[in-house]
Amino acid sequence: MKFQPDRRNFIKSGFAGLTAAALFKSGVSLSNQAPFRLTASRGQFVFGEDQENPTQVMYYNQSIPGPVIRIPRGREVLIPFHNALDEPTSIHWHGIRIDNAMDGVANLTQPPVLPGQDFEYRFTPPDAGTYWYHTHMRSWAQLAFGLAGVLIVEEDEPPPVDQDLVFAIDDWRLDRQMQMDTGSFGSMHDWSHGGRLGNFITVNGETEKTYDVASGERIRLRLLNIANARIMNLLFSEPRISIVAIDGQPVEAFTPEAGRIVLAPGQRADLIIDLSGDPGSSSQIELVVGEYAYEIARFVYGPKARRKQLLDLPVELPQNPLNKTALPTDFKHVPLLMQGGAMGGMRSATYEGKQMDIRELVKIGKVWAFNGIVGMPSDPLFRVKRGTAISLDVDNDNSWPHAMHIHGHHFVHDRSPGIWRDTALFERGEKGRLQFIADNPGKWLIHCHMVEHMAGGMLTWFEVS
Ligand SMILES: [Cu+2]
Repeated sequence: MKFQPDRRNFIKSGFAGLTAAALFKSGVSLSNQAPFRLTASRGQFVFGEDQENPTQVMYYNQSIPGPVIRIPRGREVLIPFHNALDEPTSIHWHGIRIDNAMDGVANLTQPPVLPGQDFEYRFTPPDAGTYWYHTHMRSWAQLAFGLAGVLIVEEDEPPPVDQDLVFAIDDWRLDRQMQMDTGSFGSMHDWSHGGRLGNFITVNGETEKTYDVASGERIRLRLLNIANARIMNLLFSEPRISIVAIDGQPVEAFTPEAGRIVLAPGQRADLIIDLSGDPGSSSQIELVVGEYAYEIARFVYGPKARRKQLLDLPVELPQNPLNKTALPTDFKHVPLLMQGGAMGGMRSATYEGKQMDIRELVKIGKVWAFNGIVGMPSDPLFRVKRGTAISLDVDNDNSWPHAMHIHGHHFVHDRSPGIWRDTALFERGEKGRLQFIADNPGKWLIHCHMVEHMAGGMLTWFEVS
């Protein structure tokens, strides 16, 4: 496969490749009590068709992305983890309202898992839905290298569908030899702008992913953005789409306007699609980048229809315990000013207790701040009693979008009442309130999920006693 170092061509040539011999599996079910083991290691993966240039990656169970893990709601699961990497790591179970000790944030909720060592993850997911797991150490490198996978918590009674499909979208920056562009790790340009944006898009580790479908089928499609920093602007040509869950949590079903769905890094959406195309036809899912649209996947209709008429059943998912939470009207307000980055106007900030000017901060790669503090503060942003209603009053006072992620809790963004999320996109200059009940004891991270921004200082924490 030939590559041009120009981003647009790069993405196109990626799509020109045939589907990879992907190791992506349809899912490992943990419905019995048997533990499912995860191992992180370095290895090789063939993107596209270029068998001669396998890419050096880091992966879980030698799969890009890691295996889809399906677990039952409300039952304890045991996932023993082995670190076969040559560097420390940890696993975060993104979006799960989990026991703090299992949240997988190295140096906050657990010590890093050292090379050759093991850690036993054991937790009981309270809510069904689409989640994911990923490294929470040196994410700007380890996530870029491939350490991410999909975690599905099954409903007690899932809605009937003909197919339950996963669609984990990732963004890689590869060089001409199909190797990870490691020279740009730590690039201050990336860190101070939009983060590490790639030149090669995959769905479940494949380029030009195709799904075999039949006319009249109802499918569930679980969309995940597992990229380091790219906001995925998706365009579906299928007309009969309902969004039924966001960030794992059921929502009142709605149809996306003009087939457009935007997912910030870390965000998910569950769709129910009634496939209304003719037998033998196809429809596509495109990624919109600026004024261009690139096909990233396609539904290919078989010659026979599954049914003549589309199903006329409602598409709502069963409610999670979280959906029954009523937010009060009285909150403890916590301001969160997001500052820094290129063209951000931040002149100085505090780092490790020292006031530093922006030139010094740039030199050490710390260019993003919450409330004037760069990097992980020794004191929490707030410390509250369990059950306190929090309103995080976010002011994105810089020139870049950010994907705010709160660990261990879901929140309601005041812009979209009734929708519980764990990651919220703030456009440049946008203000908004993230409201939730701090009801999960422990120390929890708040950070931008554009992981270069987190590495550049955009993180803090809170404590629930
Ligand atoms: Cu950010």
